[in-house]
Amino acid sequence: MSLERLQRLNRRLRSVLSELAVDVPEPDRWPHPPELGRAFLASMLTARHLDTAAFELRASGDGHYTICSAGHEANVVFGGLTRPSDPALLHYRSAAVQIERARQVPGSDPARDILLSLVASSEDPVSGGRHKVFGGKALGIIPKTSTIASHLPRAVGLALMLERRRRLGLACDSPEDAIVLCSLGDASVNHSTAAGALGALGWAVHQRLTAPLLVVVEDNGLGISVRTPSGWIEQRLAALPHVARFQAAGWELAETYAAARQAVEHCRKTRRPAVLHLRCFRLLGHAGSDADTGYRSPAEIERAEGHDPVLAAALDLARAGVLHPEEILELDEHIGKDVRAEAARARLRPKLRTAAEVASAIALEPDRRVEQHAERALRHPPSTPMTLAQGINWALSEALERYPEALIFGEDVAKKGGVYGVTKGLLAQAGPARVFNTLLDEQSILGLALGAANLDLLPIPEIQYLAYLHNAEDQLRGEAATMRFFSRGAYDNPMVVRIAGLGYQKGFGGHFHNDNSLAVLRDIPGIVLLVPARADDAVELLRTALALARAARRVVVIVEPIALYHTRDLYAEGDGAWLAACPKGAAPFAKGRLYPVDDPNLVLVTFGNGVRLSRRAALRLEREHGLSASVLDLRFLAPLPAEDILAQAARAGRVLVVDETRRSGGVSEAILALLVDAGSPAKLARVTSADSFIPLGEAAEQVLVSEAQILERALWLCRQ
Ligand SMILES: Cc1ncc(C[n+]2csc(CCOP(=O)(O)OP(=O)(O)O)c2C)c(N)n1
Ligand SMILES: [Mg+2]
Repeated sequence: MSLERLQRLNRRLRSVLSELAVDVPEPDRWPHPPELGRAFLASMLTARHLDTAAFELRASGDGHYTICSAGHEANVVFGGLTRPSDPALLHYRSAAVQIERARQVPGSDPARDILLSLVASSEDPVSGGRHKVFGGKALGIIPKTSTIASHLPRAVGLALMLERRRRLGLACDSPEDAIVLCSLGDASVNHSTAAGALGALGWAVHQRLTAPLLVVVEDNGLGISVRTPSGWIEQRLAALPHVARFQAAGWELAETYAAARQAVEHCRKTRRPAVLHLRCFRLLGHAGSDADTGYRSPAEIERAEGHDPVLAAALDLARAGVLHPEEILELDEHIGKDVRAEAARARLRPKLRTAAEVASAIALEPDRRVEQHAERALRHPPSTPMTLAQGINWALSEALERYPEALIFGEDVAKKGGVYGVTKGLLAQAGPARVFNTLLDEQSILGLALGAANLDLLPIPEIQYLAYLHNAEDQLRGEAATMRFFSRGAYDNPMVVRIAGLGYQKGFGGHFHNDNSLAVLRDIPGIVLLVPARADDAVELLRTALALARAARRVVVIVEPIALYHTRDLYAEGDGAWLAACPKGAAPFAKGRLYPVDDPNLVLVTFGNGVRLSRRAALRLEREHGLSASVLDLRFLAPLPAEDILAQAARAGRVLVVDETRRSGGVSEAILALLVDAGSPAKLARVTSADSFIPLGEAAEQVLVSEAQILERALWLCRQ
């Protein structure tokens, strides 16, 4: 049905133009440079023919994506008005923008690239056949996911960080008048992600921070079948006091160009944000499978077709004397033929064939570059042993010294030094351009990190508590982690996210401050998850994390056990045995730390708070029961130190997993599965926390794994 509609629109364009007689040109219909008009029309026609090709490829079983640009093609003007040095995050109806921008990049072939993407060919230069995305490093178009509005926090982050490298005196490719371009649909404006990002933008601009961001709202009045209430977008955008407003009718190319030029100039000159409300009509269903006749009347569809921007632009340019109708017909025919020929070629191009090929952009392996990076000269370590918090603080201070592009930010991290004092003194060390408080919004904190990372800064954002990651999780899962995947590693967003978390806090309780579930982080492909237990672990792991971010361009998450931040003792009060000296090196990739014993009866495999509990239990096993237990601190929870686990299991013959996360979905499941998969003959058991949230007060002990449970289960295992 959509294909027929597209064909009908093209027939109409051709018949109207073939009957058009231009006696006296009307230059007012295109008061802009004629070559621009010609270029824009060619890009719009290309976008339209690509829509047709998308449906034809779908019909032949070769294509996999039919969300079209039809009706939105006036957005072409942004491709001409912005440059590849203006980072762009585009709505999925932006073929014309990509095509037009590609004119600025010699050698690019946007139609071919888009077609390769439609057939999911491994030769698609953007995603390598992993998704249909607009993008391209040379074009300055950062691919975005299908999650509507999820690109806005990154866009705001980019705008806020665009000038930071220059401000820090670092080499900066970005011209001084660069801006960020971001577009989205009208229904997407209502998403809380968009609302949050626009709120953060206002918060920053209110404080006179520069944020040259142009947000284009392509308002076709529909979100699939749901109507946007009349006047709502105007009202909604008017409620953004810090953002200049522009608007245009998207079926009038000359008007759209004029408004867009003003908006772009506003952002370039004032370094402040603008929003452009681009009204338009969706000419087809939402996507191939959506029959819009079920919710749109024939009259409404006819009205939409009466606002076809391609036909309107062709008529205006012809009437203005920029192009003869005959020339437009030739252009259309020529472009149509080229696109069809290119589509026929694209059908035959190779696809991703193996799981390894699919995952190659996110595969995690030991990387010599990382090791070399982490090994580089380190500054003189402190002489006294440190707590975990002191260790992290020291490692962060070292990072600020070593990486001039490193930024530390989050709620309360600056003057206060974080809720637990972990970032104390860092503001004084590096200044407010590098260590700063953000607004209270985890989504914006991660968005800022994403934008900073795209600008080759090294963001080290802090999330105040693990429980408060969850409302912002998509920025890690959907944005940060997928970036390499959807761009074949061409785009990435290296960062080290620090999150205070896990249970056992004495005197400060409740689930939200003692969140002990890591499942949500462990299952994100390509993310590295680290948990330090002592100061020396923290220093080594942070060095490795930063090297992974810098040299292997990875997203690394470090969950810091709050309950161990200030712990000094291990076995007895005053023994100071949990303090640790500053180590020299970095943590080897996916390797645990072994607390060995000679001839172990069993190995306790654990991490975080479990390390301390296990070491205490091990001492009692030895003293009270004559059993020797080694303790393996995993340190890497994604990927798991598989070799170490298997080696220690083989050595001891018995494995007790001590897992402070929950019984269901917890880390223990993965460790036991790993041992079973590998055919380990070792006897296996686990102790975990309960399938519960953590309550306030002493009742917390009822659901958290305890030393007594470890002891009991270890004795049971040793009897097997
Ligand atoms: C977070 C999220 N929820 C739901 C969807 C499914 N979805 C895809 S597009 C869309 C409608 C978007 O409408 P609008 O923003 O107006 O853009 P348009 O398609 O009209 O251009 C929906 C609900 C999604 N992609 N992301
Ligand atoms: Mg819409």
